[in-house]
Amino acid sequence: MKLQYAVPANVWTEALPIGNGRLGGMVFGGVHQERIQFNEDTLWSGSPVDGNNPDAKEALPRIRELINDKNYKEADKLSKQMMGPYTQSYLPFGELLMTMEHGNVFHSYSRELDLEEGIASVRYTVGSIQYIREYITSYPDQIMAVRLTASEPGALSLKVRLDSSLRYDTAYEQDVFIIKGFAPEHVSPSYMNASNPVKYGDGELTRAMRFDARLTASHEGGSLNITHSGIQINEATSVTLYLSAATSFNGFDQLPNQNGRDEASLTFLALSQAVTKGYDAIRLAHAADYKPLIERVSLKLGDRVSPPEMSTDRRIEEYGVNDPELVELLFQYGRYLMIASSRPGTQPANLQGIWNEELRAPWSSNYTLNINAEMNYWPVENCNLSEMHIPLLDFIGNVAKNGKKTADINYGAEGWVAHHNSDIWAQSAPVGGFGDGDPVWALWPMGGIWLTQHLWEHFSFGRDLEYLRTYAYPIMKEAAIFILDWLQEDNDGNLVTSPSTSPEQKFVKNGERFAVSKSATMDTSLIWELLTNCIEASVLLLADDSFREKLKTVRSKLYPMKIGSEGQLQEWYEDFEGEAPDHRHISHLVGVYPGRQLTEKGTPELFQAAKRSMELRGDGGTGWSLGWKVNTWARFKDGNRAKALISNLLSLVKSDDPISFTKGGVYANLFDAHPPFQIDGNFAVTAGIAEMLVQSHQGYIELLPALPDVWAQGYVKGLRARGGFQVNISWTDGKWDNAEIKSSENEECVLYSENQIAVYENLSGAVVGHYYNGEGLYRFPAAAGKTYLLKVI
Ligand code: FUC
Repeated sequence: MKLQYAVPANVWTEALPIGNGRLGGMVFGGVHQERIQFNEDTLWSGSPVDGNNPDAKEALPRIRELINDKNYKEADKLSKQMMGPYTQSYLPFGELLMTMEHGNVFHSYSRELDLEEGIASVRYTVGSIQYIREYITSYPDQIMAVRLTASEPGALSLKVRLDSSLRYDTAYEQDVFIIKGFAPEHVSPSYMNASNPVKYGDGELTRAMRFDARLTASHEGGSLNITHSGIQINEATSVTLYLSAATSFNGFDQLPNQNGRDEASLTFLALSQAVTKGYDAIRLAHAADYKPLIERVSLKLGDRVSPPEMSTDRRIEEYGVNDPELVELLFQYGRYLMIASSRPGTQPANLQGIWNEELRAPWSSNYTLNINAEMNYWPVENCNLSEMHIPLLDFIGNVAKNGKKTADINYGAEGWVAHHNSDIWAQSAPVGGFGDGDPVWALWPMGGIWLTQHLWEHFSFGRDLEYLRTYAYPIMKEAAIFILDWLQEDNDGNLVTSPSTSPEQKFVKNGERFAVSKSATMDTSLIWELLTNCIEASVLLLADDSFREKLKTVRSKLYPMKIGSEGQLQEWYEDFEGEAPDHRHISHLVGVYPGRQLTEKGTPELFQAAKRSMELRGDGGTGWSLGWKVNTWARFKDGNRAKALISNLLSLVKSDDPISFTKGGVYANLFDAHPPFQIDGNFAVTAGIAEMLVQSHQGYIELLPALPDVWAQGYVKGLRARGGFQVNISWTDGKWDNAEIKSSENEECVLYSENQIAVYENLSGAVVGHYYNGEGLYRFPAAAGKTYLLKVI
């Protein structure tokens, strides 16, 4: 489980990511000049802002009338009146720069990222001296540490310093080199032409946050000297660099300068504790923290077919999906990136996780709620990293607080609402620069609805009723209350959403393209999911009987899904033609994945129509779009097709390839390429590979639902299924022969199998049953903590 290269990284998308959920680094591995570009997940531009727009309320009834009159042109125009400000931007923190004084003539170079250890390393030889560097970012110690050793005493002389593309000052205190400053008050999105896109505030009076990063070095042998320009180490035998970084961010609703945290004492403390603890102890604590997480799941799809020494980028280019071990690596890389970018107490992973070097990152590296932020969290539950979901679940609570005001001010509605984009300030209002944007993306009041699916899924896998009662359900319920206000009755008595868009595709009518109409299929589907989840939650919690009945009635009156002229699942209220038949968003298919509204047995005709839609959309797309399609084909139980999509994703994109909306892949460092880099595709493909092996969204567990022919033999251990189950499967000739299911609850286990099976308790041989119901459904009472062995008989 290694990414490996024989040369240093030239560009950012060749560098290797390390991270502890909060602090992240991109390791270039340069020999003479080393650069670690680093980030801290709270460093954003801006401050709490009220982006709500009272004009929206005034425009709303008129827009609805225009849509009823099919005057889409005017409806689009007037929709601009409903927009609010753009979100703020996730910022790069700085660079740790090292200049080695051993010249630049080297041999025997290697650079790798070891996913088993969570450590990046570089090895090379200058003359006869071997140099080794290790890089870790530790969660328990909240520190980045770089360990440098040389095979001969006194061979390490180097200069280290910090730099940043933000405005900053340097300082030093004893052996600690410091950079500090204020973040910009505003950064305009990169897709906007702005004359002054990065705006700083008025010095100490700024509303923006403060930042502080500290670097120090411990050395064995030699000497150390520090000045304003950096730290100089001479003739040491080994050196450890420690980097700590923090901001004054103190919550989404607090002014980060006036009412901020004391970032300087945070960095001071983390640094001094790290120095006292020392590298070996930090490395051990890192291993004790990291390894059990990555080891929860193991996957074997086949033997490596590429040469063992081949660099990862060439392996992608020459073998791609045909090297089963490369697919395993891609799968575990998604899990690695999740552990490295989302930990309890941190911010949720944004469009780039936590890794960003640009002041104006693509799409502000924000939280894009019409697919990307949700997609980031698709693998957490089934791939056994449930606690990494917590940053997103916490964030949803913050957005819900802001979203209550937006619902009221913008729409005069109860409950809470969120739209297409959000940021660290938990923006809930629509973006679009008060009329500058396009309603096809800005005007999408379904962001909150989609987010609530995560609250439910976290419960559904883990079955923590207390969490459901005290945290998840109240937020889900408030989102449903918004929907009750938002839905309108059409002439046939159906409940519709209006205005409504299918992100981010326009429909074509009489040769013209329009954004808003009513009841795009995605709206209905997301609402169906929310109402269903609320109904099921309220049953389990023995709460809200009359509210539940109301939700059931509303659900039954939702505008029905329709099959269009090409046999496809209709994307809009009418059978409009879309502007791009191969559009990257497959929004209308959310009921297939990640939802559960459309299933083979429950809604066979619509399910087939959804499949037809997938055929019409084709197998191309941006990185994240390919990732979504892997999951969707897995739900259609077409393993070969899902594998074809993984193949398209595992195609090498060059660092300087321009932005594309139709063809994605991966970079040399296996980062997902939209292009540009966007981490969602990594997370989606990891979720998708798991979805090919275990599914549980239909009320039962299904093993190997979408196994491609070529992965005929293999095993997976540690995937999770809804209901509190953990699953191990081994298979030969494309069929599972035995499996283990571990239960964390005292609940019934329902399993689907085409073959007759027997279930043994605790691996001991006692048969608990094979309650075959004729349709392939087996049921047995599972007990918490017990493992059951399943065998085909
Ligand atoms: C949505 C997508 C784009 C991109 C952006 C961050 O707007 O349509 O492809 O992923 O989010």
